[in-house]
Amino acid sequence: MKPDLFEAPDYYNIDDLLTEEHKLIRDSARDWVKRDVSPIIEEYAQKAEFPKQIINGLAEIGAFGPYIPEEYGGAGLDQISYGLIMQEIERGDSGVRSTASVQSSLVMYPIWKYGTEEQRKKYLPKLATGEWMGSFGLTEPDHGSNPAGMVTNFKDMGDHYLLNGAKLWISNSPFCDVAVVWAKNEEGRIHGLVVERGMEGFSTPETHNKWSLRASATGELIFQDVKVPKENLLPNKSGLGAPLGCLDSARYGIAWGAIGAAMDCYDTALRYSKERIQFGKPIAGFQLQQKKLAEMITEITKAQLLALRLGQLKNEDRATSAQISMAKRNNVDMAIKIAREARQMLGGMGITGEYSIMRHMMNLESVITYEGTHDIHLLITGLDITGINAFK
Ligand code: TGC
Ligand code: FAD
Repeated sequence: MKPDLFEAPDYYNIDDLLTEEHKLIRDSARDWVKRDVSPIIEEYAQKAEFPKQIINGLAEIGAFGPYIPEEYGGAGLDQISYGLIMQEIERGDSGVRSTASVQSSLVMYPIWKYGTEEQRKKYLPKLATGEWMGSFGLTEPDHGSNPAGMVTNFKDMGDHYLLNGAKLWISNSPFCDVAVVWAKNEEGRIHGLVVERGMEGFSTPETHNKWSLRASATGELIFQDVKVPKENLLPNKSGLGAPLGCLDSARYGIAWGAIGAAMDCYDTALRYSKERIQFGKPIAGFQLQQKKLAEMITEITKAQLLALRLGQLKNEDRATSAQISMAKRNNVDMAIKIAREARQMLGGMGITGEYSIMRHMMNLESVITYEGTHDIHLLITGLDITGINAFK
């Protein structure tokens, strides 16, 4: 793969709206990605393997629990810092950002928000250092966009719960030490349970043959009469709103992450088009190529402003779920379109692993599907502005 010469576009001087701390955090994540992710990621994506050696680095840049309080091992940062870290990681690879999103927003967040003090102390510090890795089980083979229909269930056996069911499409599942699993009790109420590797009847087979997110490990969570200790139930929130609350946090991170992937594609296409000579001049000199580049930087700039404003609202605890849906949907769509255009600008070279664009493009097919599909987020906006539910 080509050396990582990335220079971040900032067409509207958005850096001026960041604090010195934000820039420091962002730059240290950027440096780490250049040093430890870019040189190896193409090889791992090609062989469809998660590069476990980067776990320590992810923990060091604060990617595991950026906004979790320091007393539990988190970095105690604000929401804009969290977003900037996700942006930088996804600039390297969406699959690596996935690992960080799941660990922070889908595993640490529910334990922090819905767990007991004992659960926080037991799990959060180890998750923050990456000593333990987590996964999040909501989706099932027959219930993706409609998680309320889940059939995974647990029964109260007196001194423990008995868990049965299966989750599909679970990021980090093949190597997770703990899984936050959403299941229904005997009354049909959804609860979160922390399931630990080694519990009898719990298995995590890997899903192979993905053309997308190849550097992220995806798999199943299978529960066959798993005895879960009662102290592993997250007691402080139940119902579908509990997992959806975690998704709000992860979707917010994705809205920033997608900007990273788009910036990398734009920067690569801009550099290439100034160097690549056809018909006696750089292809950047042709109007059709300039149109592509000009539209890319316009869309990136709009997405940057959307994410930053959403971050401010989140910092003030004022961001609504529907606002988060809009940003996730818009920014991922923006990134996937830029990846497709940028790939064309590189001609034949664009389909090779010499450049990151095709990998981003394929990764973004997962990003536009998980955490709520493109269409589901549109329907969330539709419901919010009309008050009419068009899901069912
Ligand atoms: P609905 O009746 O609308 O709501 C049920 C309850 O939940 C509340 N709620 C939310 N709470 C917090 N945050 C949100 N975003 C919320 N949305 C709804 C709601 O107020 C209600 O509360 P209550 O107290 O009244 O019971 O639920 P519904 O069954 O009609 O479904 C709505 C819908 C379709 C929007 C929702 O199910 C949905 O978002 N579906 C998409 C599923 C999804 O996003 N799955 C993601 C799985 S995890 C994943 O993909 C990880 S990828 C990770 C990676 O690798 O990065
Ligand atoms: P479906 O729900 O079957 O949707 C199929 C199509 O129908 C979509 O286009 C959808 O938009 C459309 N559709 C569905 N309902 C409606 C409607 N009411 N109106 C209009 N159109 C509709 N899940 C987890 O729980 N944890 C994870 O860690 C995780 N990681 C993932 C990693 C990867 C790589 C992938 C690909 C997925 C992951 N997921 C995870 C699952 C992901 O959240 C689901 O794939 C997603 O929510 C969509 O569900 P589905 O695939 O079952 O599609």
